[in-house]
Amino acid sequence: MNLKELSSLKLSESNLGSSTGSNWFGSGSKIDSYSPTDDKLIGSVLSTTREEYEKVIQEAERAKAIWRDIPAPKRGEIVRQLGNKLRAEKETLGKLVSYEMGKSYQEGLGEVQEMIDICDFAVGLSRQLYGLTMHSERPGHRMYEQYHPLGIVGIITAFNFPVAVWSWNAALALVCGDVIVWKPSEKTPLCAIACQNIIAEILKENNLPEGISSLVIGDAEVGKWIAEDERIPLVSATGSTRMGKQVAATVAARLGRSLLELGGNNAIIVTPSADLKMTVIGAVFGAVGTAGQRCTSTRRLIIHESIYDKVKESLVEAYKQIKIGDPLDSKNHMGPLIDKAAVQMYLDALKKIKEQGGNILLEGKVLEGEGYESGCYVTPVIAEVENHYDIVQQETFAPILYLIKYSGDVNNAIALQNDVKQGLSSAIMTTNLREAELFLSHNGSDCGIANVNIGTSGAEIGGAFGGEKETGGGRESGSDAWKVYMRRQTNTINYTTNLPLAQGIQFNL
Ligand code: UN1
Repeated sequence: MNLKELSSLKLSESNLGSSTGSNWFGSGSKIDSYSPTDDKLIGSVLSTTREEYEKVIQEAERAKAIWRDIPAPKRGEIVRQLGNKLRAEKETLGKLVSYEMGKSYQEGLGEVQEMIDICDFAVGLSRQLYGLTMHSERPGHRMYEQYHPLGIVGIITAFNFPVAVWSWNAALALVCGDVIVWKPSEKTPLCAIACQNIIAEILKENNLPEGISSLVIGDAEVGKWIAEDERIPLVSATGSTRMGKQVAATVAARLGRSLLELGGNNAIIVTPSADLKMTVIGAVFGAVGTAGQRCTSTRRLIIHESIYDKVKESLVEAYKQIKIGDPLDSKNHMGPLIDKAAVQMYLDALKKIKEQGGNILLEGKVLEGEGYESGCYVTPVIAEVENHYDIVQQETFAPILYLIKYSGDVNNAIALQNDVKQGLSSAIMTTNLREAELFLSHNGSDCGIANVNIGTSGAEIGGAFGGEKETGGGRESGSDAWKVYMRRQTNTINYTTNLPLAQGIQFNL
């Protein structure tokens, strides 16, 4: 793979540092982006300095006054153009995602499809930013609410969905009348530059200020500038719980608003009536897809003792079919981990599983030899554990699947599934209506996403995406997630010649 194949994304060398005519600048320290697939240098990017950050925010401030004045359906038209350009670039951008991040090409395409879908959703939304009308308690008064743009929205994203998570935030924020400043993961800067080039071109074609969509590149320090910045009323951050706690505290200290989408520890409950074939497909894709690096990846299977051995054997069989290798080769199911640090975390987790009493059914190792030169390819692991082990309580971003046995009724399984600090995604495999409904009830799963007879990953953009507890409580993407990108205003209008006071108060002058 080389960048020439992706020339339409305009990632030429000259483009990777200084201003590209769009609102991002870099002259700071150099970030080299190596592909985890073959360890080759894809490109070097210069990070954004503090002075450049200031310039970017000032541009964004100027742009926000223009953008919020454009009617929402007209803003939707710009997002429609973004969706169309993404359709045209689906293969190239999907390839870049696959090459820079390491997920399979199919998943890279899937990620760009999510971007297209959220653009479509946002276009419709641009005519539906509804507020309610209320009946006033006072005669001759009208009361209603409106949603107004917030201003600048900061978007901090992780490496695992290097383009889609930006788009969930960007498409909604833009139709809501906000301008956006994006800090992508420094592990996938080229994906971010490609997206920035796409949107910058659309803004230019429409004679709109480039500050409507900006990019700042760098490490956690740049994230901190955004979190501290009083000019940024909303910070949407996706990543680890550790990062989220820092962002949340910093934003809260200035009473800003944050939207957090953090770690998961997602489980599938496998009940005695589960369809075994569906369970295996759902669990294997959930655990091994994206090499276990989705926040919705399946980490735990909570299996009833009566079918435990059968599920275990089927899984081990299925895992033997998994082909690991170059993610751009469609015969492979699983690509590499993002980098060597991730490989080390995987190895540390394996050690801890053993130390804490786990039984590893499929041993993990780092693959060597032809095609695996990057040192980032690992084998997927299945381990029998107990839910309370420290290592099981944590999210390890790697293809490690924990098997946990439950006995008695489904309440015991639900208790185990909820007994972790995270609360993102969950699922139950059952053909028993009572179990399914209990799982979805207030006594059931405590997660933001609860599924029946599908796995934990692969959420559609139409639903609100996010989770509870240490997952951070934020909701992105579909349903009414847009409301967090706007400020709500209640308006009361008196169309009489009297001034009656609310609550019947008399105030005679
Ligand atoms: C993430 O891992 O940050 O549900 C997002 C899914 C995808 C999104 C995952 N639609 O797996």
